[in-house]
Amino acid sequence: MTAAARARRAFAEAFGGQPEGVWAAPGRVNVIGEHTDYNDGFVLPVALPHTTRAAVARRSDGRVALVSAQHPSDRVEVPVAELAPGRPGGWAGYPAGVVDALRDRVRGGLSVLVDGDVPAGMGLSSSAALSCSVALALRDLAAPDLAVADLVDVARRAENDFVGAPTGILDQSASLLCTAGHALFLDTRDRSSEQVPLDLAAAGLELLVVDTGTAHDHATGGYGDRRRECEQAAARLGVAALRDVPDVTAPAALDDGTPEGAVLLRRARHVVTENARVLEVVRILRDTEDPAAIGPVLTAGHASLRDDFQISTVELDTAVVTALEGGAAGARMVGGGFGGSAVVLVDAALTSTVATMITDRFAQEGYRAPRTFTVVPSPGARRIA
Ligand code: GAF
Repeated sequence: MTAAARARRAFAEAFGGQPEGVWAAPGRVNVIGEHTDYNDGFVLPVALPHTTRAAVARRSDGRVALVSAQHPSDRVEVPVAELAPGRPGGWAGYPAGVVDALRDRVRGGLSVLVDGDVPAGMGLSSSAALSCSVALALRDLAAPDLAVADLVDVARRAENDFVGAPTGILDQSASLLCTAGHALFLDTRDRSSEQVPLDLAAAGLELLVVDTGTAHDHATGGYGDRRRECEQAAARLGVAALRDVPDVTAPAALDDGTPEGAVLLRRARHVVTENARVLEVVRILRDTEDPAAIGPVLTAGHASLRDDFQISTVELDTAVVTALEGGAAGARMVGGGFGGSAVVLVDAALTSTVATMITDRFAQEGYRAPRTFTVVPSPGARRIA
């Protein structure tokens, strides 16, 4: 049975009727450009083959009913008029936040069944897959005047204002705007973008994802701290955003001899060098026939996230070091950090050796067994039934 047929059947079981359609939105893996999006910088994600599917139908009783195949005992039903930040919470906050952001268009209410296979809490953007699948459904059913690019902000508002996670636009843009066979080079300041061809198979390469099984949560803790530190660093440097720092020596001005100044220097240095790494990777992909040449730039990105941004974990560092020992071209942690996944760029002939080495090393160290799988740049959000 197809994913669309499964979603239709689950919708019928949950609500006793047929959905008006089924929409799918992918997770993402970011090739490079981490923690640059809320600093007005550059990102370069690819969409995953893993998606969230939303089977959706409009209602007339003014209620939003939300059911998830992944949380079968947690059915949520709320009047549209009573939606408010944090109510409902948990997984349902993402689709509810989208309905809230478009509440003028869906006063009659909505039934939504979601079913997904993007690993949750693993830095692969399962939350954007969830919110973007529902946002695209709502656009098609009730807000045809909106462009797909407008949905980036609808989904971001759901996450920032309703769920309370202070993220940028990387994940929503990736889920909505990526295309198969390409990485999305996006300037998060002016939203200009370019689809950069990324045919790894033709170069004999693969992207291996290592899901460490250590979950993160962007609505609490370190992610918001990093965002505040970046804002402070920009203010002290007298720029609107760290994107505007002219070169990698400029953040040195933040080091005023205090521990706080030293921290802000590290944070700013990461963002400035990471923006340069995105431009470098795009240049390599545009100008050469050798995508393996981006490997060392990815590995440098990991070192910067580990040492300057200080958001890696022992599991992520172990995955990266082991992948490189196994002959990978490059490796780095992905996403918001404090857990989650790493991505490895590796010669296809070495992929299974590298995956086994990482699994064995995790067992030796007593870490939770990782999940490893290869991904190809896949299509963005679309209607599938
Ligand atoms: C998370 C956030 F949701 C993104 O906006 C981005 O900041 C990313 O972490 C780090 O690059 O996925």
